[in-house]
Amino acid sequence: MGNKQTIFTAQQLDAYQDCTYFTRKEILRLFYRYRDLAPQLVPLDYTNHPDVKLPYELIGSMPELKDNPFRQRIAEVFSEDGEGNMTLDDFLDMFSVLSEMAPRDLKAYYAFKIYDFNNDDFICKSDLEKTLNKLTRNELTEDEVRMVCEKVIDEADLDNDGRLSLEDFQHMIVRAPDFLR
Ligand SMILES: [Ca+2]
Ligand SMILES: [Ca+2]
Repeated sequence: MGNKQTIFTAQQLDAYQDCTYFTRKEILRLFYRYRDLAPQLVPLDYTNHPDVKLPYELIGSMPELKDNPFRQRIAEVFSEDGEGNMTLDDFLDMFSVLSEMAPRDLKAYYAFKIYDFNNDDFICKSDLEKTLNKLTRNELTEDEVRMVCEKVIDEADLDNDGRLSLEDFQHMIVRAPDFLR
């Protein structure tokens, strides 16, 4: 096979493979994409676990994210600092969950976190209004948004507490898979 890479130890690569849906090759490819965002910040040797974080502005400008109205929330949810600045581990986690290989339940779990703007583990009416405005790129009027939110909560709120738990949400996306994209 030759061509031994020295960016990671074999153990590091094994761990990344275990924690993501990627092959070694894909992990290395993503490492280079991460590095290309800021070659001056990202060393070519990760065997000593360098303490490197790339600012959200660089992450959010990637082609996979730049047109996504949720890009900032996505980066916040996957970043350890909660502010969208990403370590390589955060970065690999994010692309793993966004990949086609990730199972629907895992995607649903992260979609829930992304739509839970105030991080209180529930999607309440205001979270849902923000979500809808972003999903529809502000094309709905306030009244339309309010109506759709009421309808969604009415149909998905299985325990009638007026907000969506993760469980409510998981039931809902079976019928409305658009919320996962
Ligand atoms: Ca919330
Ligand atoms: Ca509920």
